[in-house]
Amino acid sequence: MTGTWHKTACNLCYVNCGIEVLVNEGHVAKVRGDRSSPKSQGYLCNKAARIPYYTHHKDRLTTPLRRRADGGFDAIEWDVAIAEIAERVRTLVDRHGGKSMALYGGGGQGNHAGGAYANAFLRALGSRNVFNALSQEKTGDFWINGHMFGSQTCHTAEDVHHCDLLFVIGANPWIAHGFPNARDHLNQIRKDPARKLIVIDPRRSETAGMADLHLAVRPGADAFLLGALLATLVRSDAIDHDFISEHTVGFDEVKQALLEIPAEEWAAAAEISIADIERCAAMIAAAKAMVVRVELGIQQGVNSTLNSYLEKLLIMLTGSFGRKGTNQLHTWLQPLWGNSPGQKFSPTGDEVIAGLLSPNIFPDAVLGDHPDRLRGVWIDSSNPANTASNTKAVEHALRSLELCVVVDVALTETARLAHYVLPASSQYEKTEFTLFNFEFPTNYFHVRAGVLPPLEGTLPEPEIYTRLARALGLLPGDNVLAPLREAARRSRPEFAAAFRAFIGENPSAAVVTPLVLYHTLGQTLPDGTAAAAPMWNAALLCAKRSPQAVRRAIGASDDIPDQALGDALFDAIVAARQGTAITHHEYSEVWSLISHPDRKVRLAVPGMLEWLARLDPETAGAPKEFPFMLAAGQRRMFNANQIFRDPAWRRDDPDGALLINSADLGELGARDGEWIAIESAVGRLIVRCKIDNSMRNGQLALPHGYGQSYPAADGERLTNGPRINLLTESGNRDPIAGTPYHKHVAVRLSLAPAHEVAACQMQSERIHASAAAER
Ligand SMILES: Nc1nc2c(c(=O)[nH]1)N[C@H]1C(S)=C(S)[C@@H](COP(=O)(O)OP(=O)(O)OC[C@H]3O[C@@H](n4cnc5c(=O)[nH]c(N)nc54)[C@H](O)[C@@H]3O)O[C@H]1N2
Ligand SMILES: Nc1nc2c(c(=O)[nH]1)N[C@H]1C(S)=C(S)[C@@H](COP(=O)(O)OP(=O)(O)OC[C@H]3O[C@@H](n4cnc5c(=O)[nH]c(N)nc54)[C@H](O)[C@@H]3O)O[C@H]1N2
Ligand code: SF4
Ligand SMILES: [Mo]
Repeated sequence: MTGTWHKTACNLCYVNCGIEVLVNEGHVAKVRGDRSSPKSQGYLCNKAARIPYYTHHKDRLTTPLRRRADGGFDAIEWDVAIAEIAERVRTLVDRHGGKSMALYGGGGQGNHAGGAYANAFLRALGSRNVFNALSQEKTGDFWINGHMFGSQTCHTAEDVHHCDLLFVIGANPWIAHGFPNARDHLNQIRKDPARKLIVIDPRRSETAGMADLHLAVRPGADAFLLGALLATLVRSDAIDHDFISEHTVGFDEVKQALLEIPAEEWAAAAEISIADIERCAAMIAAAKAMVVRVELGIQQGVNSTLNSYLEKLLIMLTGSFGRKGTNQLHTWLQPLWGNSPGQKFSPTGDEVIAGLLSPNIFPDAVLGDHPDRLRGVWIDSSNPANTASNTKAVEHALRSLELCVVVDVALTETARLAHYVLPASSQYEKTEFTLFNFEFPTNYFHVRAGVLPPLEGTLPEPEIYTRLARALGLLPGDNVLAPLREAARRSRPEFAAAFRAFIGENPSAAVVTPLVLYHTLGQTLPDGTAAAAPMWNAALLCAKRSPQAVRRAIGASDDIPDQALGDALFDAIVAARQGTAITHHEYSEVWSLISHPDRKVRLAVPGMLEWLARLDPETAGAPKEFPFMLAAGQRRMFNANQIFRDPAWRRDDPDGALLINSADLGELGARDGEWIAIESAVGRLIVRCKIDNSMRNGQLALPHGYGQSYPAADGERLTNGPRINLLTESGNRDPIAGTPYHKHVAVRLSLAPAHEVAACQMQSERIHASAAAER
C-alpha cells in the first residue's frame, strides 16, 4: 500500500503505546507498533488496528453548532460561536462570579494538551471547579496517598517487569492493559515457574485464568478479604520488620487493629476459605519481590477508599516498595492532578480531592439551591451523559444549566444537550500528549505531531481557547506577544528572561501562561508541535525536582546547570517523535519522591482503622428486591471508553451483551442470546444476554463504552448497546471520595415483553446492517 508512515501514539487507553500509522490520501490506512518507542517497543493490542474508525467516520463534527429552542441545532460560523459564547460567559461570571463555572473533562485517554489550555481558561474566569473521569475511579487512592506519602500527587507505580509475584486485585490487565506491554508480561510470568500470579476477582477473568491462585471473592467483599489476609500476615509474622522500622511510622497502631480482625469470619464474608487466605499469605511470604496491581474492581467497588488503604498496607507491611520488582512512586513531567488536602466544595460540602470534584455530585452541584451552585459548565473531551452515574440526573442537570458548551470531535450524547458545540480536530490531526506517565525507574513522555491535516471546519483546542481568551480580553494581542516570539527565535535564555519580564509586567496574562507559551515559544518548535509549549515550564520544574534522574534519562553531562538541564529536557521531548525517557532513577532514590519531610510512609491514616473496625460481615449481602450484583462497566476486547462511535469498529459483541452464568440464566427461564430486562432502583434496560460461566452465581456484567447514538443508513440516530449509567445511582458512592460503586449495582432480571424484544432486535439489525454496508 502506498502512503507515508508516521510515528504517533495510540489514543485508546492510558498506556498510549507508541505506534506508526500509514497515511494515504489524507486517511489513516494502517497501524503498526513502533519498535523505536522507548516505552512500548512495538507492542500493540487488538484495538489499535481500529484507529481509522476513530479518525474517519460520518459523525465527526465539522462546524460549530448552536442549539435551538426545539432541541435541534443550527450550524454557525466560528466567529459567531466564539463571540456569542464569550458574551454569555461574561454575563454569567459578572452576575454570579467565576465560581459558578466548572470544567468537566480536560482530556481523555490520549489527549491532555487541550486540558492544559482548558484549565487555564477556567482559572482565568476565577474558578477551580473541575470534574473528570479520574474522580470517578482514583480519588480514593489519591486521598490515601496524600496521607501516607504527604501529597495527593504521590502515586504508586508497578515494576511488573521484574517482580516474581504479581498480585492483581480488581483488575483484568489481559483485556484492560493498564501497564505497558501487559500481555507480554503476563505471558512471561505464566511461562516462568519461578514467577507467580495471584488474582482476586469474583469472575474467572482472562487474567484470573492464567493465575497460580485465583480467589473468586464475593463481589464487594474485598475489604473483608484484604483484612483477613493482612491479619494472617501479621499473625504469622510474615511481615518485613526492617522495612517497617526504617521507612514507616505508625505500625503499632495498625498492627493492633489488624490483630483484632476475626480472620475466619471475614474470609467467610468474602466467601473464600481460610485455607486459601493462608495459601495466599504463604505465597506472599515466599516472594522476593511482589508488585500489587489494582484497578476498578476495588476502586469502583464497595469501600473503595478503604480498599485503597488496605492495598497500600499490603505493600508496606510486606516491604514491597522501593526495590526492583515491587511498587514504587514515579516522577511527573507535570502532575496530572493536584493536591488539595482538606478543601471543601461549598455548594455540596464534599471534599475536593486532588483538585477534583466527583462526577457523582455533579447533579447536586447544579440542581441544589446553594448560592454558589454551578450555572455554567464547559465540557471538553468527556461524555458525562453516558459515563457519569445516573444518566437521568446528569441529563437533567445539563439541561438546567444557564450555559453549557461542549468541545468534542463528535456529536455525543452530552453535546446534544449543550447550548453550543465546538468541533475539535482529532488526536491525529494536531499535536497531542498525555500526562499518564506512571513508570519507575524510567519514566517517559511522548509529544505527538499531527499526522493528518485538521478536518475542515475543526480547530485544535489551543486555537479554540486562543479565540475565546482573546474575545474575553484575557490574552494580549499578537503584536504584544511578537517580541517574545522574536526572543524565542534568538535563544532560549533570551526567551526565558523576556518571558519572566513579560509575566511580571502583565500579571493578568500569567493565568493564561499556556496560551502565551503556545503563541511565542511554541512557534519555534519542530514539526508544528506548538501545542506542547506549556511543557517548557513543566520541564524546568522536573529538572529542578529530579536533576540527577533527568541527567541520566537524557544523557546530559554533570556540568550542565539546572536551568539549562530543564531546557535540554524540553528540547528532547519536543524533538522525539517516538517519545523519550524523562527521568531514570536508581531504585534507592524512590524515597526522594515521598513528600513527607522525613521521607517516611505514614501507616495510620485518619478514619481508616475506625472504618475497618466498623465493617460488619452481616450487612454484606445483596438486597432482597435486587438479588443480582451487576458490574456496570466491564472492559472487553472491543470497548474503549466513549472513543469510538462507529459501531462497525467492533469485530464481536455487537450489542454489548450482559454476561451471566448458565445456572442463573436457566433459573430465569431465558436462553443464551435472548433480550432480557435488567432493572435497578433508578432505571431499566433491555439487553442481550450471553452465557459466561466465568461469572459467579448472582453476578452480572455489562460493558463500559457502549450506548453511543450513530446515524443509520437513512440518517436516523440509533443507540448502539446499553447506556449503563441509566442503571447507576449518584448516591451509590464512597463516603470520602464520592467515587461510584459501579462494580456493585444491585439489580433484578426479568423476561422482556415481546414488543420490547422486537424493537431491540430491529434496532440492532438496522445498526449493524448499516455498519456492514460501510465496511
Ligand atoms: N478494552 C478496554 N481496555 C481499557 C478500557 C476500555 O474501555 N476497554 N478503559 C481503560 C480505563 S479508562 C480504565 S480505568 C481501565 C480499567 O481496567 P480494569 O479495572 O482492569 O477493568 P474492568 O473490567 O473495569 O474491571 C476489572 C475487574 O474487576 C472485577 N471486579 C468486579 N467486581 C469486583 C469486586 O467486587 N472485587 C474485585 N476484586 N474485582 C471485581 C471485574 O470482574 C474485572 O475483571 O481500563 C483501561 N483499558
Ligand atoms: N458505569 C460505569 N461508568 C463509567 C465507568 C465504568 O466502568 N462503569 N468507567 C469510568 C472510567 S474509568 C472512565 S475513564 C470514564 C471515561 O469517561 P469520559 O470522561 O466521558 O471519557 P471518554 O469516554 O474517554 O470520552 C472521551 C470523549 O472525548 C471525545 N474526544 C476524542 N478525541 C477528542 C479530541 O481530540 N478532542 C476533544 N475535545 N474531544 C475528543 C470523544 O468523542 C468522547 O466524547 O468513564 C467512567 N464511567
Ligand atoms: S494497550 Fe492501550 S495504548 Fe496500547 S495499543 Fe492497546 S489500546 Fe492502544
Ligand atoms: Mo478510566
